[in-house]
Formats: sequence, structure tokens, C-alpha cells
Amino acid sequence: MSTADIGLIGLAVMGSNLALNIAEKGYTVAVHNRTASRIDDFVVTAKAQGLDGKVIPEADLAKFVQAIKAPRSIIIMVKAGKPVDEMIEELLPLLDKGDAIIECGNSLFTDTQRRFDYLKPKGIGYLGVGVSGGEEGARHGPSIMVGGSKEQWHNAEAVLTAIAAKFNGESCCAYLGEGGAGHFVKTIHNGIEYGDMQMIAEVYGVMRDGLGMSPKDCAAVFKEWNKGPLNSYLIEITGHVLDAVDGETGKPLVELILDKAGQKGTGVWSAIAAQQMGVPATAIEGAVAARSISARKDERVAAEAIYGKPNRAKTDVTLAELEKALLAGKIVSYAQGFAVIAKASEENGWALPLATIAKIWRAGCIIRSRFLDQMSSAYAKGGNVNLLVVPDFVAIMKDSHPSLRKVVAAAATGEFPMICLSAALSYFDSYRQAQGTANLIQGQRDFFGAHGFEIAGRGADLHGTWPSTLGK
Ligand code: NBP
Repeated sequence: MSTADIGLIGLAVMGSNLALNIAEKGYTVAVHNRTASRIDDFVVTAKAQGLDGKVIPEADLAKFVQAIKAPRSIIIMVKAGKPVDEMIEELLPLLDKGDAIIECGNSLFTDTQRRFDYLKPKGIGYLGVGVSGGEEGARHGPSIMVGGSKEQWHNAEAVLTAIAAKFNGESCCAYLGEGGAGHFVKTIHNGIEYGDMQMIAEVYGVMRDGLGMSPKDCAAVFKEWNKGPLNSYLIEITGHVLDAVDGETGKPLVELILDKAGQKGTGVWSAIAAQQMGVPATAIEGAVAARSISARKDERVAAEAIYGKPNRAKTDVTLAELEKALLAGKIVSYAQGFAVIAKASEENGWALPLATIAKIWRAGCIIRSRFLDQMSSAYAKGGNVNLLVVPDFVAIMKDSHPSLRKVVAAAATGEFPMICLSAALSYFDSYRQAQGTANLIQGQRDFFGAHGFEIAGRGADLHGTWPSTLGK
């Protein structure tokens, strides 16, 4: 008999925690995994948590599908990429028209769009769902960004809304748009996350090397900042990371961790999407580049041997200036991220609701913060405009950009790398200037390529009379 409210395939870290979350909310979940031993392990865990009564384990895929009430909603939480396509092909012959596959991994949004288009004519719904919050979020309430087949979304809405994080009682789960919309928004969420993390790391660099602070001292500052306008999950965990002590040596753990950051692709996807649409997202690009440079440890060691150790004399920036610089950099980075989302919405006809996106990021996800509540209210009032011209944020930027400027200037003279914060400052300075320098670029383009330029009052596609450089 079909008794499960929903099915879930893929019982690794994320899938097993999501399944436990679903069971805990009172829904019956059928579970399946390619390797059967993972199903047995999951049942043991569910039993230990008193949730096994809400779980239907099934190693046979056909029986798993039959155990789910029609129209079926089946979550796939397997490794992104080829495994998702393989899973879809295995499921297809077992599904009926009106059923839906709900793919919750970190998929590339163009893959999601392709799968959505592939399944639509077959009468199978496809939901590409971004889930943020890591293992803890999956178990106790992630932020859930839904895209894809709207009709089938309604079949799964109650379950997904129930398992999501709550902010002031509101679920951090929303349907955002057709096709790849959910995964696109999750990608940009991750891009913004890259920016936040990099800017925090840059400020930590000044604290450590410019102010001579110990990890413990830094931790105390981040804990204090978490009570103010920077209040957020990433600031909170930064305090904990800096506070941690290595059990073996008794040294601060952060000082033992190798300074090579990994990445799985969503930052790069965000930067590529932004570039392809002609939307500047310099903070995200800077953060991705910083991770790539960090990974080239051997090259950095060799270059330091050539140029000598950076001459990091004590800096005169204050902790209050660092806090404000971080706030200003963060506003610029979010302004860029939301501008990318707004443009993608326009290009793909998604009608992405920026206020709702900010709302469902207020809890459950990695970039959750107090600041997103303010941002959500601003977008609810102001429509899809750049955050830098929204009055609430104009006031914060006016107050904080001088600190960002001072910190970036001190970093330049103090030989601290600040790829992300300096990119944010340059964007701000470029964006807020009425007169830029692209007039010269247009002159150069016309000189070598006859690309034309515009002169106010005289029209566009004008050309200069340039001297010949041939033979010189
Ligand atoms: P993994 O990304 O490590 O994937 C492992 C799961 O994929 C296992 O259940 C494995 O089955 C299954 N699988 C593979 Br690999 N190939 C398969 C195939 N061809 N057919 C069927 N199943 C296959 O798991 P995860 O860390 O739980 O992440 C799941 C998804 O969630 C990923 O897309 C990830 O990027 C995303 N995500 C992860 C996090 C996080 O914090 N970890 C956060 C947010 C999103 P097996 O047991 O038989 O090998």
C-alpha cells in the first residue's frame, strides 16, 4: 500500500538529515539509497531518534516508488552532476504522469533547466531546489529555494514548508520561479557566501598581522560584533573557529590549519553567470580569485622568497573602523548579488521576488543575518533597484564607506591583500560617480577598431580623425 507522504533518495549526509527532519515533522518518508547498507544505517539512526515509525526503508527502487502516495513527490539528494541524470533515468519508467522529482543537491542551474525541459513533455514535474544550511540545517531547518514545476510544487509545499527554518514564525521556504530559478538563486546565495567569508578573512588578516591580535582576542571581537549590525551566522562561527584549541598541541586550531581554501564550483558559477549577463559582481569574483590564489601555496611560498616577507608594520586602523568596513563591503556585495538575481530574472522570465529571497535567507542558511531582514523590508518597499540607492542602505553606506576606504588604503600601504574589500570599494566608487573614464576607452576603441562613440548633442556612432600609427 502507498503510505508515504514523500520519497527521498540518497542517504548521505544531507539526504539522511533531511529525511529525519521530514519524519520529525510528522510526515511519512520512504527512503532509498543506491548502496543498501546506507539504508540499514539510516534505520538505526532513525530508531535511535524515535523516528523509525515514520520511515519506510526500501532497497528496491520500484517498491520504493510504489510506497509513495500519488501524485508522488520524490526528493533526490545524490551527488550533483551525472548521478542526478542517472537517477532520473532509473526513476522515469517507474513514475506516472503528474509525479514530481525534487532535486535538492547543488546542481548547476542550466542542468536543472535542461532536466525540467526534458521531463515536462513526459508529464513529469521537476523541481530544482536549493537547500542551504549544511548538515545541521538539513536536520533542523534549512533555507529552501524552490524552482521548477509550479503545479507539483503545491503537492510538496506542505512538507518543504514544514521542514524549513523559521524566522519569526515564517517559513524560510518559497517557490521562486520556473525551471532553474531555485538553483540559480542558491548559486548566487553561495556566491554571496564566498564574498562574506573572504571579507571576514581579510579583516582577520589585519587583526592578526596589523594589530598583532591573538586568535582569542580576535574571537572576542567577532563575538562582540555579532551583537551589532554584523550579527550573522558567519560572524558567529568565525568567533568559534578563532576560539578553538587543538587538542594535541594546545595551540589555537586556526593557526595550524593550512591557508589553502577549497571550492566546489558555486562561486565560479555565480561569477560566470554575472559576467555573462554583464552584471558586475566584483566582490564574488574577488572572493573566488582569493580562494584560487590561496590554493596555490607552493607558488606563494616561492614568490615570497623572491619579494621577501610582506612588510606589515603596525596599522592605525581601529576595530570600530574594521567593523564598519566589513559592513560597507557586505552591503556592496549583497547589492551586486541581488543585481545578478534581478538581471537573471529579467533574462529568463522568472519574476524572481527579491524581497522573498531576502526573507527566506533570514534563517537556516549560511548567510543568515539580521541585515537580511532589513534588506527584505527595503526590497518590499523599493522594487528591484540596486541596494546602494535604497534609502535605509544609503544611510549605512554614508556612515560606513569612509571606514572601508581607510581600511583598504591601510591594507595597500601595509601590504595586506584585500581582493574582496578593495573590489567592493572600487565598485562603490565607480557606481556612485556621474562622470567616469570610459570616454577614454571609447576613444581608444574608435582609434583601433572604428567602434564609434557618442557626444551629447551631436549623436552616437561618431568617429574621430586619428593619426596613423602604421609603420611607427
Ligand atoms: P554526496 O554529494 O557526497 O553524494 C553521496 C550520495 O550520492 C550517496 O547517497 C550516493 O550513493 C549517491 N550517489 C552517487 Br555518489 N552516485 C550515484 C548514482 N549514480 N546513482 C544514485 N546515487 C548516487 O552527498 P551529500 O554531501 O549528502 O550532498 C548531497 C547533495 O547536496 C550534493 O549535491 C551536495 O552538493 C548538496 N549539498 C551538500 C551540502 C553539505 O553541506 N554537504 C550542503 C548543501 C547542499 P551511495 O551511498 O550508493 O554511494
